[in-house]
Amino acid sequence: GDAPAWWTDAVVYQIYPRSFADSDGDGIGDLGGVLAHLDHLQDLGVDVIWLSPIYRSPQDDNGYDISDYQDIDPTFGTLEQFDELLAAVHARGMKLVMDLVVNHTSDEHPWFVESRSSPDSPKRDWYWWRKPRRGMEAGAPGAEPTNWQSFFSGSTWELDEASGEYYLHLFSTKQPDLNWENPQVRAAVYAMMGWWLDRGVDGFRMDVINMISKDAGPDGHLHDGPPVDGTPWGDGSASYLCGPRIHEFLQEMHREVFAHRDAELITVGEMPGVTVEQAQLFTDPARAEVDMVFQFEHVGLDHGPGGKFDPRPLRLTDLKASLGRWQEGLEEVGWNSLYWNNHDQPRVVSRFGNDSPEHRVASATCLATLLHLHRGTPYVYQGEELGMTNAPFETIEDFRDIESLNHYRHAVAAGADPETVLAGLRWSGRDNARTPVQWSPGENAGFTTGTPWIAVNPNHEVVNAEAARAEPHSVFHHYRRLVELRHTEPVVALGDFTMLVPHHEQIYVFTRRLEDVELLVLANVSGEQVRAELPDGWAGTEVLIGNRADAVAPGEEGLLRPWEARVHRRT
Ligand code: TEU
Repeated sequence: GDAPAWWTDAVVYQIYPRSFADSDGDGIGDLGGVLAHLDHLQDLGVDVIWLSPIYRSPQDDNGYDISDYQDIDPTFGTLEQFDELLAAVHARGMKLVMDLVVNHTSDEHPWFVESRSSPDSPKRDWYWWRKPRRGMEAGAPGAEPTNWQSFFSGSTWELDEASGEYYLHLFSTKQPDLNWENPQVRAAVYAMMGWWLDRGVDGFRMDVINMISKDAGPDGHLHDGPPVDGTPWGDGSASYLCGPRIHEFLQEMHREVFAHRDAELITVGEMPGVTVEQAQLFTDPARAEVDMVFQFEHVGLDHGPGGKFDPRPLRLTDLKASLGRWQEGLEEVGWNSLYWNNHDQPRVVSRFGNDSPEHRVASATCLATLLHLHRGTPYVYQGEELGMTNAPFETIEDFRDIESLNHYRHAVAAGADPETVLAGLRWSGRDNARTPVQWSPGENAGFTTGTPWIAVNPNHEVVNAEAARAEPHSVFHHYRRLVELRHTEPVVALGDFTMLVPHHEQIYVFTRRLEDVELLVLANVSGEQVRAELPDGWAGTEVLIGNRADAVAPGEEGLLRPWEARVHRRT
């Protein structure tokens, strides 16, 4: 067959610019801050940098609400600075991927301003405008065109008083959904993407791209969804997740934007709710849609019946069953992306590991070893390589994220106990991932000379890049070795995957094989010592990488220490 794609042995590093590094003292990270820390990324060895949105934006959802796709927000810098950054990244042999947020724009985008100006506007149809529910008065309770609940609480419909019509927003009221049914919308998006590729960017991470096709039937009618317990709203996801034209739109995008370019590009579609069967279609190279998708199954396993703010403990057997199924499902065609963290998820060491002083380093490196030894392209989220933890938020004033603030307001108004709601936010609120990167033990962790927009985690005195780089057994150096291993051992990138002992609740074991090279990955995902005999034929084999400096010769005792992870190799 064809040679494997370049990104099969690549590692991607995600930067959330607002929280990465501040170069001008305004307390908000910026492009100058990214430029100043490229050495750190080069030392880590990553191949690609994905930048969360830096476009002009009112920052209602920290840049995921864009008012100009072809300019840089002054908070982050200028287009000239962006070009400088792109050149610097390329000069170091790395690539730069942009966030593409085209399910919605900001309500301050000129397209929406024009669309809203009148029902007769030529851009009216660029968004989803609908009259009140039949027989109801605009603005009356329940008059929204459908019962859908927004991801950020409340209705997905906002009334425009002037016209008496509602517009659709799956996310905040300041993020109106674009109408992809309209070919002019699609052409405008493709032209914008081409403009960035011509500028030299190396691809896109596509925000909620499986939501762009809504199931609107021939008459344009949108349907109610099943009720969501404890709210007046319904779940509309059946009408907008992987809707009827999603494959057509992505194939068209590929044709119009990517097919005629021969540069080495990468596309990853963020797809909440995507199934492995759908992902086979999205990532089959023969269909020419996207290179890989971000799926959400494994980051939903610790959500209770009440959703993401209703935590329940993770069962390791569930995690293995889920990730194992994705490995199997995308083995013949397609490709996996691999991630524990991003700017929307709580920190993995606090979530699936143990962030106490005793176990933090071991559990962070254990989880990293597992993820990076799966087949797929790993994504490292800023600070993950330092073992950064969730934040000690106390009151609601400590939070900044619109999702958390809206959830608190709605839940408390509906009668929930404020302390219980806060406990949920502390557990899985997105701000856990958005506290400033901890560069040093000094003031504000070296993030800014000003006042940070969100509090720095006080544990920066211990958890920081300066300390991690100086300590050979740190989380940082372990990530560095994992990245290097993917570059040097072809079996890590391309070997097949076999899960062993799927029913064990503490150990995670699998093999990888490529021709005559075989790896055994063995990890104790718990804080207790466990018995773990090496499978037949593995005693005395070479240990490629391990996370415990104090590990005895492999297999000698048949024991794994708390959070111990090892990779054996044989030929
Ligand atoms: O997130 C999509 C998404 O569905 C969730 O992960 C989201 O973060 C939320 O927590 C659902 O409960 C993407 C971006 O990654 C996110 O930052 C944006 O807020 C969102 O889209 C809207 O653009």
